[in-house]
Amino acid sequence: MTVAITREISPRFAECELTHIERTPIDLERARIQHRGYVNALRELRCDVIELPAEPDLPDSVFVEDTAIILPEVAVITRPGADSRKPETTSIAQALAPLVKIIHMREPATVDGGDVLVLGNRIYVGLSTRSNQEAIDQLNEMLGKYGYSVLGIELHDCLHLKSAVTRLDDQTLLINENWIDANCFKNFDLIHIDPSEPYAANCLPIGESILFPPAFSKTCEKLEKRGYNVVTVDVSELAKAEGAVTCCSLIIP
Ligand code: CIR
Repeated sequence: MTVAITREISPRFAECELTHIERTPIDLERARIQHRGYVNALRELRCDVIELPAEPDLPDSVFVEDTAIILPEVAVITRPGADSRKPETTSIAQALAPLVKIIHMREPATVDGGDVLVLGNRIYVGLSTRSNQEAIDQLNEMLGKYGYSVLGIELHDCLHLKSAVTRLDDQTLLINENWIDANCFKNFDLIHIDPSEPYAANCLPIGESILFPPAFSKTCEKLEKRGYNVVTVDVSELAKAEGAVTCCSLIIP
């Protein structure tokens, strides 16, 4: 069974970090309702969800994806790039410890899990404002013995690598090529987002289904036409904090 770790939204959510979007008022209650919908969708897709309590003083802590890189062999606890987010990893390491072998990134490396795309034994790390070359070097050092190679990849105009490209299945990626060079993924079948929906490249595959925001209806239609079973989950209030579907969970296959 797939285990998913999530965390309730902090009461200070509205003080979140923002990099590429303007701050607009966040309705905390609405965000919480949407987050509950997300957790329910994971449960309906037969995930065993471990819900961590809110971190009252860590505004972005609902975005648990950024705190760890989970592989079948080991979980790497990250050092998130934003200082306000570094303390988020402590409770995540505690939650993961009974489930998987854990290793930790060390200073001066910084990496957000949202920048990490695992495709087989190749791990792509977005060279964003959050993740640095030291992280790539450390990951190569730590994960080489498990057969992984870790590569940095340029991106622009978006927060994380997984804002621009995510995995639909072993052969297929969903991509916004305005934010990343599609030639980096020549060996994959690429599905391009609808250009009117720039934030649509972030999807979360769970089993045979794809969790995806209903706001991106044109891209959603493309996915359905390609035969994907799309389960929609509204995260529009979380998007005001620059979050999307992958960032609200850590998935342990
Ligand atoms: C941040 O800027 O760190 C948060 N406001 C949003 C993080 C979203 N995380 C993700 O997509 N993996």
